[in-house]
Amino acid sequence: MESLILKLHEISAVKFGTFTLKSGITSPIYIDLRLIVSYPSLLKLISDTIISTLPASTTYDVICGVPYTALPIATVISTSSDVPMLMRRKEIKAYGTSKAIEGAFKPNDTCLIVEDLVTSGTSVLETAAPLREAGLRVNDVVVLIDREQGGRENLAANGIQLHSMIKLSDMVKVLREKGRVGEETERMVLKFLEENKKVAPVNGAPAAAKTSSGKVRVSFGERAELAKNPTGKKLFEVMVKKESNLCVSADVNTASELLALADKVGPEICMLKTHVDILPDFTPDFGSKLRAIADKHNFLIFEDRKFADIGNTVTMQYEGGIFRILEWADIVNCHIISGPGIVDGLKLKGLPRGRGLLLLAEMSSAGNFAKDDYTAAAAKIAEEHSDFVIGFISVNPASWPTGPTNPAFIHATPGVQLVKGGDALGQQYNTPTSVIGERGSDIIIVGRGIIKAANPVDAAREYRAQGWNAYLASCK
Ligand code: S5P
Repeated sequence: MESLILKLHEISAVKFGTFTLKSGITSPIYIDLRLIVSYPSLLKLISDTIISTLPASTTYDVICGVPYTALPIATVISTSSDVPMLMRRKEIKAYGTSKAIEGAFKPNDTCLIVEDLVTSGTSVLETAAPLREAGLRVNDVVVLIDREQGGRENLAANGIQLHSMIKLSDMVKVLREKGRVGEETERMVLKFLEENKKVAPVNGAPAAAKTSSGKVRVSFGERAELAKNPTGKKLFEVMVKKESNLCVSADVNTASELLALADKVGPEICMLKTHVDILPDFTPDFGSKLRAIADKHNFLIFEDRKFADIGNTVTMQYEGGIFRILEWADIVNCHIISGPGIVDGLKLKGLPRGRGLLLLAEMSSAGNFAKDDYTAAAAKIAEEHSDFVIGFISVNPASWPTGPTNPAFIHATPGVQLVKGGDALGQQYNTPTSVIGERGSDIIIVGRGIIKAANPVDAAREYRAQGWNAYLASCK
């Protein structure tokens, strides 16, 4: 170990000075392991010894290096120990197979993650998420250097055990003993480590508890009592009963697929969101079939119709046509672009049936115009119609110019995946923890993160756990 540390210092993979890390903090020590590709014998030594830090009980079928620095380490481990490797794409292509994970594996195979350096654990979590989404089990990560700044705890909170070969404090002590750095430098680095034991993950993981406004939220149970609309009240009650703030967006190709999906993910969700106008096999009995599944699993049905017309027109669109949305959807939503008359129109039909309405106060897509005064107008209209409006489609309610909304209103947020990112058509994703924990929303709306996963039920469980844990953390 000592000779490895000295060798890393010799090739300047360890530097002392003033450096800004990915997490934004300033550090007196910087480790750059990208250099090791230029020293094949060192790369081999690292790859051979890193695996020996794993307890004998650790089992795995495949390994995956965190891109990019750990890729050569993983490759050498793979070839010398004859364990197959997977690769995670950092950028998912919009064409071809659009796979996030390259390589062959079976569902439920266990994948060991290999990483060069861990600070908060963010990069490991960014690799674990698509592996898990693809149906792999991720329990362990092996890392060359642990900066000892919260990574171990953040990873453990996500069910991943960290095994490190070298701790940063030990590294500095060895360099000091061997006369490579002075006492003052050693003292500075150890002091820095002591003062920065907990670096929050960049994408916000369990460490972030309260909403960014610093406020602890009112519990869903208490808010059920405040809701004026029966559907709004029921939604809060279902969330508490099922311990789920997950809404699956069932954007599948056919009505039969949708009904099958609803039955499968039903136990995990508080709400199912539909776009009935995309279903080529829609039949008039669709609504009653979906309602039966919703009753069986106790979730609400939200038709994401995004009404946008004048009041008179939307009454007809809501009630009539082929889809007869009013008959079967507990909740619909509307834009407020046409003014408050749209709410009056929908309320005319919906309120007598006990239905609820969500206002699109913000949108998740890049370059949208629903912000500032528009968002504030949505909040005002909601207050004026709190008997029918149950809440908002929002993206970052903690940042609203109006301040926190009435706790009777619920916030549901689309654009959620396990990793921050986006698609090729402007959708923007934030993580469940960020949406619930930092942005102060209540419900995560997840489409492709679940429906395109190798196993949608497992994926739904993962999102449900992350969403609910973030809620619990922000109640404390
Ligand atoms: O601003 C919005 C509002 C909505 S309701 N952005 C959205 O993405 N949605 C809907 O949420 C969108 O129509 C889609 O059905 C879902 C997001 O799907 P995903 O596959 O990107 O998770």
